[in-house]
Amino acid sequence: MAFTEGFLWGAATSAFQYEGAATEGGKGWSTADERCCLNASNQADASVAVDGYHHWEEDVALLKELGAKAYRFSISWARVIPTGDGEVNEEGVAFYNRLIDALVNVGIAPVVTLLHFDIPFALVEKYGAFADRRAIDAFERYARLCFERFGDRVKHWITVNEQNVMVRIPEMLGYTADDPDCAAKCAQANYHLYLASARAVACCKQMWPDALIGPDVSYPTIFAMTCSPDDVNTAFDLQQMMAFDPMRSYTSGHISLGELRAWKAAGITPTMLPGDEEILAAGAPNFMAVNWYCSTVVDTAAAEGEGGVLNIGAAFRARNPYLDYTEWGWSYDPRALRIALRECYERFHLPLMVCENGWSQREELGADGTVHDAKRIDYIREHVASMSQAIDEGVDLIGYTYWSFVDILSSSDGMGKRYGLVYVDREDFDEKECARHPKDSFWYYQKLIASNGAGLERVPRGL
Ligand code: BGP
Repeated sequence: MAFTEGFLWGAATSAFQYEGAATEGGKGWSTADERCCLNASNQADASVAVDGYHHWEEDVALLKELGAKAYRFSISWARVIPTGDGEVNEEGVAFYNRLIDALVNVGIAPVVTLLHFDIPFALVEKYGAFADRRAIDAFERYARLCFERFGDRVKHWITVNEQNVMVRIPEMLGYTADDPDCAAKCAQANYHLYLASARAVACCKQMWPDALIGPDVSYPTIFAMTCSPDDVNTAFDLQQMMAFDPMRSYTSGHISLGELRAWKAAGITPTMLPGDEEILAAGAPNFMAVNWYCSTVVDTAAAEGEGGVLNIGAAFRARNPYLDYTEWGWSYDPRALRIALRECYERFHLPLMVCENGWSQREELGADGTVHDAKRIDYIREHVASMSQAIDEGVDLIGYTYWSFVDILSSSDGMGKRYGLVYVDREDFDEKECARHPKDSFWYYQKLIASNGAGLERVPRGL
């Protein structure tokens, strides 16, 4: 097997999906809290989530038992600076210091995300958050605070999680789709987030030259349903738009041509100032995180709307007849991860980390106090085999943090959609005690980590 000795095997969570304590410990409100409230009649909100704020010591003990080498989590900006740009909340800083110390003490590397869908809501109220350039300064100040307070122990930083998803969901940025300026605000926020990420990277490189820092891009692999030129060209365009255009904007010192073209086509002209390209160039990342779950197929014939215009949502909903799917329409396609890693590495030549990859299903705690999640074990085994092959083929892959460590609040489907290696005993509308119960996949992954990826029980078909 291809994995090096220092390979960062681990698992991941994010603050709003894990911590709860949404108004406890001096924490300010965030766009994620607000967005969860909008959906609170259908599913659990972020007020308790899976109560990580009160269970973190137990969770670190479980990570240790797992043998994890890394734990990816996010800092809640509004927990350390409740208004986004005002006073520092020392209680919030102390919470993360305790968590980081506990991890480092048991030999687990913290992989820390600065922004995972949870912008301080006070910045939305003050000036519309990232549609305004002042949010860049606020983010840089927050990032600098994190580097100052935690940078002696944190050597892997992610600036922004899935900006490419955030800018397509207005509520994540603090806007609403019925605002006539929504599209313009999202585009401007997108542009400013590139600058904010770059400023954080430049700051970290100057303070901690030994650290790795970069963005995390959501990267679905997109195939054409048929070899018709419509399907092939649309799949190509969507793949660029979803993954490679954002990656180019982060890494090349200028906004990608694809993103500029998309804004032009929508009649939107974000304000760009002289000197911005220097900021982007000075803030080029020295590694990149990718969140990769599945492949998608594009079927243009099935997705043509009125007047022959492509409905992108419908195009993505096409099903690949060769694959299994989750209840929520996410495919099971481990071999496509090898393709994704090759595509990404050969374009950008940056060390890569798979920071999210996981299988979701509805689950209940069995009478024997556990969950027999055989499909998740298959998913992990076959994706790890695919990563192994990519490494053998030359990809510089430095880590894998399975999504998610414990069950968390799914960002779209609450507690009904579970990803964890550890079952959390709560339901959408019954918080119970949030007790932790390792699933079969936890013990499987423990063996896999202990053997540094060599303990795969069988090599999947076709590899
Ligand atoms: C990514 C997010 C995660 C997580 C995951 C699964 O986009 O970074 O926060 O939620 O997707 O998505 P969902 O919870 O909607 O199934």
